[in-house]
Amino acid sequence: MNNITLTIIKPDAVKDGHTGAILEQIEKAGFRIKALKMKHLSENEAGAFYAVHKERPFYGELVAYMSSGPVIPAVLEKVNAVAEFRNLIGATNPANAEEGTVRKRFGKSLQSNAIHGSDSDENANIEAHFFFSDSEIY
Ligand code: FUP
Repeated sequence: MNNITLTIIKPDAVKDGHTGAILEQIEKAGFRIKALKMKHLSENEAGAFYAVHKERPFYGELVAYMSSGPVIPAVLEKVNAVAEFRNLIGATNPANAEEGTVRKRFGKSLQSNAIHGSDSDENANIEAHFFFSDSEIY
């Protein structure tokens, strides 16, 4: 698959009732939703998703946070989806994110930064299939 990215609306943003506003911003920016669900990750699942960060000091807290409540993963489609989506969500730390970006609007901290976006086409594919089977992607 080309031109796709995988997003996750993170536990705080879901709990605080920002799902609708975030999905609206995503669709208004021209992304088409190809797959969507709500899921409460186990610690093992969150650990596997972020395995690339296993050696980083924040890994344990990140895994605990991402498994602290339900999240909303989605596969999104747009030309140049990975880069376009990272522009839409803004810098990892909401404090450094540009005005109007999803993380600036809804992020609370570096860890609780509202939303995930894939960082490469290769990872977008891996991450999409972490949450969805081919038959669930439209
Ligand atoms: P991003 O690609 O913008 O999601 O950022 P990274 O892949 O660098 O980080 C993945 C997640 O780890 C971030 F969404 C937030 C979290 N994180 C921390 O909690 N502490 C840090 O020091 C860095 C990242």
